[in-house]
Amino acid sequence: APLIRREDYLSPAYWIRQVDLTLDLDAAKTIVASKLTIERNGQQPAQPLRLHGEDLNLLRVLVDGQSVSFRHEDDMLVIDAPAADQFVLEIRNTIAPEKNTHLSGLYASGGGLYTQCEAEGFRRITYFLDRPDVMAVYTVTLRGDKKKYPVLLSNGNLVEQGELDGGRHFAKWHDPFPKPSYLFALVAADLVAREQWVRTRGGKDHLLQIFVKRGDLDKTEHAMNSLIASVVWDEARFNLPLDLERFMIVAVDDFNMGAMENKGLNLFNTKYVLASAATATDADFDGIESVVGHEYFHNWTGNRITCRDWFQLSLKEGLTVFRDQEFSMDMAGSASARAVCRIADVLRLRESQFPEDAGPMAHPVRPDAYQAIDNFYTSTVYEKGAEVVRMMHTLVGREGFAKGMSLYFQRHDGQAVTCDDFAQAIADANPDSALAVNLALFKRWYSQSGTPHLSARGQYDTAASTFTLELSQANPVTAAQPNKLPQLIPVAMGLVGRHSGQALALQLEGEAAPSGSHRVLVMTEATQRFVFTHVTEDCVPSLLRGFSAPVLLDDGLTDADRLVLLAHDSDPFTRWESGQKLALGRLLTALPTGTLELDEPFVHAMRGLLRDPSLDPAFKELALVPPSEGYVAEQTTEVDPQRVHAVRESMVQQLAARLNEDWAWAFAEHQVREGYRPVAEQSGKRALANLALAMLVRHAVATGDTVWPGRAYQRFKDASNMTDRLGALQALVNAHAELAAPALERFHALFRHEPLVLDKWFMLQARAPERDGRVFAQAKQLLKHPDFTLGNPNRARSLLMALAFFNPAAFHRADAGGYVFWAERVVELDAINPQLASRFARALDRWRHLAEPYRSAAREAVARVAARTDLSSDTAEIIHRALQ
Ligand code: HT7
Ligand code: ZN
Repeated sequence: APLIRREDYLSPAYWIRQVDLTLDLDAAKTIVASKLTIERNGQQPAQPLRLHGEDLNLLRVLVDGQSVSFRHEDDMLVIDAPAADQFVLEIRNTIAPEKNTHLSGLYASGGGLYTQCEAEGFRRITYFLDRPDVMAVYTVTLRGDKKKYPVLLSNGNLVEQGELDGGRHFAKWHDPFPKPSYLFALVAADLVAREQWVRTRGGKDHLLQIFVKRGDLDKTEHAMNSLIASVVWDEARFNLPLDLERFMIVAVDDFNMGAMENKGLNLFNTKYVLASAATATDADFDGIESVVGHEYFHNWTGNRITCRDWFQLSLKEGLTVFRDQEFSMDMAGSASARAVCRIADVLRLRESQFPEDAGPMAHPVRPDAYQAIDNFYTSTVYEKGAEVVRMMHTLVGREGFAKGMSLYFQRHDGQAVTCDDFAQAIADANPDSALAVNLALFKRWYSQSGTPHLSARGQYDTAASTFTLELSQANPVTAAQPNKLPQLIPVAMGLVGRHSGQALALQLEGEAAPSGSHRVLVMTEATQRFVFTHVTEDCVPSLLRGFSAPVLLDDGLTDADRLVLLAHDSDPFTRWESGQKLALGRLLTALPTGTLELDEPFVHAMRGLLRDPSLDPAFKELALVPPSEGYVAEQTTEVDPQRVHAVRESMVQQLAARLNEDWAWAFAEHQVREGYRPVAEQSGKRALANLALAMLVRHAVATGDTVWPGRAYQRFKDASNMTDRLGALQALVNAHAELAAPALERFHALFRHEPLVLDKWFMLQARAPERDGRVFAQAKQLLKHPDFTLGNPNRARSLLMALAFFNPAAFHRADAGGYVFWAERVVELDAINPQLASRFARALDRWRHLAEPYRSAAREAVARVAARTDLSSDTAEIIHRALQ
């Protein structure tokens, strides 16, 4: 497929103003009748009408009621349109939903029919100008068998429904908001709904509905609560009310991503709807809140204002991730619970986006070119895009950002716009801000790929009572971008007294008075120096507080400095980061020899953290888990995954042994005695208790003691919620305890009718720490398990992605077995579901980063896949970029 470039954007030659669709729904053959009111776009030269269409069977084309000549050219339907400026085009075609395994367009899942149109799925339903800047008002009539499909849904309002002959019925929907085709949706299925009315501030009542399969209704309470909270939050924080009479969520088993924000009819992966204490973990509950919020917030940031073209994807995704992150933080409540959310978001960014930005798929937040747009729903567009919005928020302040958002809606409501339009609105609403003053410079975050390296060196001058901070940035060469310019980097910071542990007052040279003990330095050049005066004590700089910019920081601090920050910094993020850096330093030092002996100061600091009564248990849990193998690998130039694994395992094992009594204390101290509630206050305790249990079982297995494994097994059996049950099971499996096998068997027997829980069962085994190749062998076995299928994306992810992305030591084997497995699965999956296959294919896109013998073996596997002539365009793009 050809490369599509951002610079080639042209507005469409025609506008489609109205769409009237009638679908005779049937899994084997659905008939689609489409009537489009079309207008010529006077800004483009006269030309034939070219419509997208994929896997369609065309029956008829009429223009203003007359047959017309048409032809197929490069996957497009080309029609010689009439001279009239406006005309009505009628198209009739058929599709086969039950054969649609791509899960894009109209497809069958669990007896129902569902659509997924973003990014280019509408063209798999009927011929259309399937691009986001073509916005139309839709009227949709759905007809189908009443028994099979008692529920018939589409966007907007239900305007008519009734019976038809032959046991069929119909429903007619009208959506008054003009929308791009990617936001179209329909559902025809046998579902039931949880319903709730909400009143918005203007006094209007709105109906919220969550549709699920019969039997799942009792698992929708948390999703409904999250939806109500989202409605309230968006109105309170951004003055954005619900604009629809009815807002529907529908859960579907087979879904390529998390959820989809179709106007008024959001479709969700069941994983982000269904939860009960018995089947879902605290993390699942949090995930539901975040995804329900995310999709709901898209109603304004994405739907009311959409993207002009797909290069602008981060306009809606980066902004909406920022909004869902803020929502989760506001919902978490306390400052420390907010910090825990922030740390989790940063971990996600660093573990997936930083590697992406350093590999062959590196692209700017606003990409310049793509072959398959589905490959650009990336952590760069989503997570780094959210960081770009967060930096704007930091630069203009909370109030200023809210003003910027109002201006954005005032200017662009109802339009399809660009990332530039968004940044301009935020800057124009805050004309004196550092953002407005440096807007062009700031926008390099949209145009340059790669993670900037920020280096900081500080010097205290006792005689002059000054602290001089020198900051410099380096912007690395990345795929397709050889030349880089400096970027604007907001550095939130403070100074912590080395002896007092106090936050020192901050007064920069030339300033008349200090301005508090926390501020944001705005870096606009390659190198800059900041001199703080009236500094009465030697101090340690606390830099990049709250992770104020998505950069790699070399802070030049010593262990002693880090211990000061770990003990005293008022910023929880930097405090956590100090602990992580202490651990990381030790892991990196141990890598060349492969042996690690933990020193007493480190163990003492970790014990201090664990026992500190002022710290939140959730924070402790995050601080006591050493950096992941993936993150450690990122800090090295030639990765030996087995070495990284051995060294990190040794650190965990030593922490388990040397803090044994402390873990036992922590386990006993953090039991939740009251009934299960998915709230931060309880989940923090459960997280720390589970970590403690895992450490206790590990140490016990290593020393031949059977008490803690026995207790873990008992807890696994008796647990009253999934977080505790899975925690205990994981403790046994990860320690390779003898009781792991019976526990796994029991878990399977208990939950064999719960697909989302079975996913956990597969995932847990695929992610277990590798030992003597057992985990990899088990993963291969699981592929043949009767409950395994590549047809369901959640199930495929639970085994394949878990192994290849989250278990480097099991996947990267000296005998290349993991790579052979990868190549076979990529090809197999590609024939079924290209979107999923291309995501899985990315597990080896950074083969160049590996040490030998992994590197050559991985390259060979990639080359073997590249040699196939039948790859989808999605997978071909990933594979060929990997080899470039
Ligand atoms: N905007 C949605 C993206 C999405 C998607 C993209 C490609 C293929 C399938 C998809 N399903 C959903 C989800 C979101 O960001 O909210
Ligand atoms: Zn989104």
